[in-house]
Amino acid sequence: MNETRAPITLYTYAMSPFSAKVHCFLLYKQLDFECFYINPLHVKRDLPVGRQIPVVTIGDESRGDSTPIGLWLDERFPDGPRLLPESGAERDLLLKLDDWISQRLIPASFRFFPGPGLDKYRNGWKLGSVMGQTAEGGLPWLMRAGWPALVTRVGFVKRLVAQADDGLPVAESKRKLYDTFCGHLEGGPFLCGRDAPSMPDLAAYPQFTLYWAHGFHGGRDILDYPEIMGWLERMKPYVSGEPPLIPRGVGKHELPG
Ligand SMILES: N[C@@H](CCC(=O)N[C@@H](CS)C(=O)NCC(=O)O)C(=O)O
Repeated sequence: MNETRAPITLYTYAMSPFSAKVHCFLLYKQLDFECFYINPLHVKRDLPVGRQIPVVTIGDESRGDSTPIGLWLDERFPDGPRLLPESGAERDLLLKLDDWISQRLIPASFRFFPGPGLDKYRNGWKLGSVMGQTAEGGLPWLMRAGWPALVTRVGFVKRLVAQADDGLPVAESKRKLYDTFCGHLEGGPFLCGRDAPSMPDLAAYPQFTLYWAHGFHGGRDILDYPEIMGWLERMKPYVSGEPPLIPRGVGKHELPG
């Protein structure tokens, strides 16, 4: 079978930071693909492997787990833009930064959004609404209405929030994390001071933009970080293909940049 012709499907949730990371990998690599928005009520029925999204299917082969999916995409499609150099110290460095994003930045987004207090409801209902609008077959209204309470009871969400809890209040924790992120830019146009994006840039991009685009309370805090705003603007052309990261008709604001 011709590798480049094999159909590619990303199994995703519209608001999943891990899936959005893989969505950005696929856009950056300029691969033709489609999104299947999994219904959380039918994960077992519709997901080709495992119980977690993202999953990518190429032809009749399926893989889960965002970073291994990225490595697989570079292996299967080595001729287009690469997520990582083939070997060497820079590859190791970029993989380490991707790991920081998966272990620190992404879990933190589960703590920052919906967030505490009133935000739990304001943002929680937005989450339920995006999920209800995109998930295959939709969600019962009671589930959408109860989303703020439901989401905090889900096992993997609880685990990620606990992983992100550094003992600081949310605003302070966010400031510290975003400062660390700016440090990883090392003054360069892209992460690690590089001239072109790589896996960690694509992994990090949706962690700032998803919440902005859907109008979450707190999603515009990045306006206080000109370095992050400048980097988002430089990233935008690399992740602006089809299907869009923010499904049409669902987002509230244009992506920054
Ligand atoms: N290590 C995985 C984590 C993926 C993950 O946590 N996915 C969440 C959605 S954002 C999920 O499907 N959780 C369901 C579960 O753990 O049962 C990756 O990098 O892709």
